[in-house]
Amino acid sequence: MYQLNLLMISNNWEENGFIGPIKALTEKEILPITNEVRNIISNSKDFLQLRNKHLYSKLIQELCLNEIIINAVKDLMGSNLILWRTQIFKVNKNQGFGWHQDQYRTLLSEPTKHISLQIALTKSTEDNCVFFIPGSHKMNSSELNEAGLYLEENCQLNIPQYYRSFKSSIKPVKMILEPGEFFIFHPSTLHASFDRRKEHCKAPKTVNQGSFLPVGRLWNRTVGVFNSLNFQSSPRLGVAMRITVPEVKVLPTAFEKTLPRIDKCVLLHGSNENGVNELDSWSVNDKTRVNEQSLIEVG
Ligand SMILES: O=C(O)CCC(=O)C(=O)O
Ligand SMILES: [Fe+2]
Repeated sequence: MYQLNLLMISNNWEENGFIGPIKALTEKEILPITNEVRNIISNSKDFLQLRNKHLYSKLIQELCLNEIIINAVKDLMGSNLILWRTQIFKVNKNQGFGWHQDQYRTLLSEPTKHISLQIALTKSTEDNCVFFIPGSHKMNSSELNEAGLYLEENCQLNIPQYYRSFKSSIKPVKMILEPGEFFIFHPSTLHASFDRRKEHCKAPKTVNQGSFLPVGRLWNRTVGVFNSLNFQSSPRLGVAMRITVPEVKVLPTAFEKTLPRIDKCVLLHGSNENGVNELDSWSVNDKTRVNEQSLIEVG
């Protein structure tokens, strides 16, 4: 049975704020799940429809309940675990996510009692992978600034987003995975799959804002031109799991985008002692019909 050893916990988790790659499934074992996910993607209209498919797909459930994954999370968070979200990621080269922390401040009563992980369904490569800033989970805002990392003032998402100044010399660590491998990370660890950089501007809310916007626009335009040239390699696919403990309330806002059916948390491991969340069953049968119906209604 797989267990994180103490060295891994102290070196990787405590020092760096992430652990991986860890092998959970062989390429042969992951293949039916990858095919299922490709099928889900082709029937989905947007990112939101790629959420919480563990509630509807037996294969994604089995992936989430994989013993190696559960044991690794148990070693870090204890044995009572709540899965409150899964997200399928389909990411093209040069189109990833900018720097952010998975601190769901508007979705969880205690955003730091949380763990994120992602299982690779396809190979991730040097030029299409998630990367981390080691030790960023322990840095306060002035230490982050010293490393050239600045909080984005007007975050569009409900998680803290950052940009990396051109002056920053910090070296992100690339997480290159084979299909069936996964990584786990602390909610305060800065990570990205697109190294978003711009000129640091001391007063981002004022008229000075104009001084860095053109750089961003230029970059977006360059990426746009690249993408339209159709030089894309095949996208990277992964399933992310968002896990907390029974005492943390997952707020209704976490599920408001899953209408018409309101998704709920499921018990991933152990007991729901002192639990504050209403739990869903793991049975897919009672949900499939509603889900199919909602897809039809959406379009
Ligand atoms: O896979 C990616 O590109 C982004 C992943 C991510 O941010 C996450 O799993 O929290
Ligand atoms: Fe993230």
